[in-house]
Amino acid sequence: QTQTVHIAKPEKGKSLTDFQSVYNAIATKMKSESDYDDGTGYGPVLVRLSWHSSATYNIHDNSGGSYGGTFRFKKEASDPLSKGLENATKFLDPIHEEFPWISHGDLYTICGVTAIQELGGPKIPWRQGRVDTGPETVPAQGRLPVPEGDATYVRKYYERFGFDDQEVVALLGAHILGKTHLKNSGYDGPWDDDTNIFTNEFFGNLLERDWTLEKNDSGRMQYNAKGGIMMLPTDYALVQDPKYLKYVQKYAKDQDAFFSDFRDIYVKLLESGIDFDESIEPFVLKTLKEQSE
Ligand code: HIF
Repeated sequence: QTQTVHIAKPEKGKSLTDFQSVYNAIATKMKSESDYDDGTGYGPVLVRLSWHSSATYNIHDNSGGSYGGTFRFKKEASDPLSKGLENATKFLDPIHEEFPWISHGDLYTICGVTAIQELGGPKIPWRQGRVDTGPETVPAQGRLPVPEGDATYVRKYYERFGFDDQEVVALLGAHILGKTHLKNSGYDGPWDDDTNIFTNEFFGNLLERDWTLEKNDSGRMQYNAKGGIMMLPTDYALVQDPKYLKYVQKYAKDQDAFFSDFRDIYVKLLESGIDFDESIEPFVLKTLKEQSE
């Protein structure tokens, strides 16, 4: 089987300061457009974009992943499972105009790092060097997960990335951010009362709320709890499987453990399939708040 090779090449002549400027432009625009999606703001949809642009990865031939920035092509972005992400790419268009030197892969990953950090999540060390590749490198559709799956499906799905049970549970904690939309996915509602604060509450909600499996207005089955919050079947799978449940319990009790494990798996997701030379050091970008202190 042929292996795709993705060697990171840093943006020429750019340093930490330049990437901090990109971060700041995204963070500032997030703040000034905080009305988006009934006051949720753009943070969650930017995180979802960073995930979907990495979610095409296949460890068996090293194809897909965030390297080539191929989400910019219609062939990839038009996947029905990515509906709603046009809001994220449109948000980023003027940022790319302001910083035309940044590759799409770097932009589509640094935006997720920016959003997680600005919404109170862990600091995510991020490395530059993704290089735009052509339309011929867009993987065929069918690599995104469906929300209907059970634990067996989720475990099998993330084998394609080489992620183990602990990593999958930590990663899924990002579903504390944002919401599902009938018009996009056919699911309905947020995962928490707060849609734009990154905490370990996803796990607390899974364990503590009374969940009922119900049919929504699109005819899809989802888990609902009082107060209008929801879980997808793939989220609820984490409490149905004893091997997953163990980590759900751990992260519900220990936000520091969640933050640290989430950081590691999110970096792994964003860097899947990319060879970074030792000379490319991880940047720890500062939040707007840290810079104003
Ligand atoms: Fe999501 N995800 N995700 N997801 N996702 C949705 C929304 C968000 C899955 C399905 C959905 C991850 C894994 C999986 C975010 C981030 C991450 C929606 C709703 C669906 C259906 C879209 C809409 O209707 O607008 C499935 C099946 C996954 C694998 C099991 C990641 C771990 C949690 C990798 C991840 O980081 C974010 C953020 C959103 C909210 C977007 C918004 O617009 O508010």
